[in-house]
Amino acid sequence: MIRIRVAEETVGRYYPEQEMRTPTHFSIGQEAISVGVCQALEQTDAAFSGHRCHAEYLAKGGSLLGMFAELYGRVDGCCKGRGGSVHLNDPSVGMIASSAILGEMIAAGVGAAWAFKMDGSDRVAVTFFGDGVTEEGIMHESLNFASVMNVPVLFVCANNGLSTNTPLSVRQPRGHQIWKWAAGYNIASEHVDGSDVFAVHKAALRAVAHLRAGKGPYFIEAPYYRTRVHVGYETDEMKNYLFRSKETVEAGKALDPVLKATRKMIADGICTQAEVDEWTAAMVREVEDVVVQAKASPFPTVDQLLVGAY
Ligand SMILES: Cc1ncc(C[n+]2csc(CCOP(=O)(O)OP(=O)(O)O)c2C)c(N)n1
Repeated sequence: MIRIRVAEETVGRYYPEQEMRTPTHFSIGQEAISVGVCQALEQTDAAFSGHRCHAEYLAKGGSLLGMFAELYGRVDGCCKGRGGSVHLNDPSVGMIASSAILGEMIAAGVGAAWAFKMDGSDRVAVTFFGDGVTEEGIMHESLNFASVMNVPVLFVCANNGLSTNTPLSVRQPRGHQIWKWAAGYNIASEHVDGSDVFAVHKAALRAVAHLRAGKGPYFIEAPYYRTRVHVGYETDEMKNYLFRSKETVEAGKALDPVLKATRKMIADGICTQAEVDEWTAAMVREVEDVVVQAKASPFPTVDQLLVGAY
């Protein structure tokens, strides 16, 4: 989680240089969901994500250079510099694909899980998405199909209560609960605190055991607080955005999953603050080094423009 946080904060520090010519959707605040779930997976399991994919890509073990070089549009990027921040993937560690076309990767996750089932493999697929996507037709088709075909897919809804800047309260029926509605498709479903990595991890372990036992799909809804603006490294304050009340912002900041996890570990005697500081400093050095490597990587040449583009 610290590595993901440091990586994104570093993106935020370098972004104003205007050398990363890609929109970026920050995962800050969401790390516990990505890490809690990916830590319950094997490398051979398949993960899919959407536009807000930095945390899932890194949590699944995606290469840091692959991410930074991609953001800089260079050939060492995971999409050879032609995908940008919303197309992070590293199939060597099971991070199969991410796409900003909302909902697309939900169907892809179901398809992968269906293939695993047909192959008689015990691999599972997980697909990460936001609350906004649950309003799309493809979500319902995917839940229905996954349930009918009993495929080993884990749906993870990282619910920040916002679709861009529009709150759930004006988008979904009053009292509507996403996880309960997923249960209506006869899918095992649960709701877990998305700012608590330990709780998310336990839920993910339950989910993966369920999937590997051939019991069909699983759905986790995990609420969290989106710390940054919808797209970009800035905070609401930096952009003078007033769509969230001061109280909401303050309450949200208190949910910081990295702080919550490290405070708990220190209180439980698992590590010390000095160790946390040491890990953080080591990760800052690692990421700074990767930025240098990414900037030194060449841009793709024009004759390569259409290679791998479909
Ligand atoms: C099919 C499609 N429709 C609309 C958009 C534009 N769009 C990009 S992100 C976004 C909001 C998504 O909200 P949510 O799913 O809750 O994810 P979050 O950004 O909150 O993580 C929208 C409407 C898109 N990329 N794709």
